[in-house]
Amino acid sequence: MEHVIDKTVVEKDNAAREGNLRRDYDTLGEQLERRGIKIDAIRDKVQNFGVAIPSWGVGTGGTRFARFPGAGEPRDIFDKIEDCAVINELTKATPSVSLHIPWDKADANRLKQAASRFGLGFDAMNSNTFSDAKDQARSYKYGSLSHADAGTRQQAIEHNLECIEIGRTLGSKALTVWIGDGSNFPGQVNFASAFERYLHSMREIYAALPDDWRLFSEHKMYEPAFYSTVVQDWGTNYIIAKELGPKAFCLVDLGHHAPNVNIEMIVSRLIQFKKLGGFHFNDSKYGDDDLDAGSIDPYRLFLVFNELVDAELNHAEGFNPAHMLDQSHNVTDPIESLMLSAVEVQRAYATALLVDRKALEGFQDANDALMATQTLKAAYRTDVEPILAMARLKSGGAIDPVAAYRAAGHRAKVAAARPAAVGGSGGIV
Ligand SMILES: [Mn+2]
Repeated sequence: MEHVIDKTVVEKDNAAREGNLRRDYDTLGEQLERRGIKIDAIRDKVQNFGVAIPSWGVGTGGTRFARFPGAGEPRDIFDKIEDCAVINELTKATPSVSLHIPWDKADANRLKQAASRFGLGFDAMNSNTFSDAKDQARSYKYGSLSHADAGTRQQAIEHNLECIEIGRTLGSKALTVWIGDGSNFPGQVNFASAFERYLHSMREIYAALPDDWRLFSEHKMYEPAFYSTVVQDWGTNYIIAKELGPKAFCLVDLGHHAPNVNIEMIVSRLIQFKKLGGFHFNDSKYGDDDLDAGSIDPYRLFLVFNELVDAELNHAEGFNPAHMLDQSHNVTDPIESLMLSAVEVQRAYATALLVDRKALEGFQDANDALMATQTLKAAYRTDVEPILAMARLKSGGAIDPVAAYRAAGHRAKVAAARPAAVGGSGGIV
């Protein structure tokens, strides 16, 4: 397997940190032992936990106001795959890439080869009917899968079928559909008719799914449509998954909810009714901000994982959520942000594994609200960094991914090889 980052740089950086890490790991191991937790078991689970990188995340994002390109931005999907390889080499937490069509369109066999050189696989395929591709016959300005015009809907359906075909060659097992369809003015569309047209289109896409594939529908409350959105919330999303059939599931993007919505509760409901498909992890303060996972509200991320771990430990039927990051990096090096975000997702998982669930159940049954919430806090307050770092070290990654990345001078190297991008695609989905 090929490496982008010089192994000797990583080994040198690890060597300087390993002694302290082992001491910290042993100390934490003793503390957890007193709580009846085996630290190695948690580390093993973290080692096996992966989160996919979206191909569009490795480029610098932007806002509706401007985009400020960074140095050495990927010029095409092959550069993007190389950047994804860097993230996985150093974190060992991101074994797969999620492609976006048409942005990443290229010969499927070449794509497969490029990824397998670095030992990467492909996660869910993402279709795009929220912007017009070059030379496209009909515009999506007024919608796609729910468009009033049958020809435009058919074009959008065929685009999704093409995504499935490309994904089959790549070894992907899921299609994620997010549409920008909606309205900006009251009265602009008939809610029921638009949703009926959407369902009709989605049934055709669902019918083309291979047997071992899943279809994820992603809801979003607003933007780009600002008055109404066809797939606006988890309730509508659940109806879609239920209407389509057993291979259809709901995808939860953490930024796509109304402010203050209890997302962990939505997650619980979707698990209970076997319709949780997966996640787009990111963080937000005001809206769909696409900030780095865990950067604003790490406790919420922990509470989401508290539900996921509960389902995992209870062997909830049909529970197999896909994990992916979906962020836009406007002021940081995207590779650094994505590495730290993948680690944040692992951190939420590891801390959720530390919850004393037997004690929690006892407090819940005894109506001891204070001790119940303290049980969650006790797990959340535990600094699991030594577990995460040890998992990386054991998998051949970097104890400190950002330090190793900077020591290797990767960004400066690719900046010399990749001329500055002109324009480029957006990063906000
Ligand atoms: Mn998303």
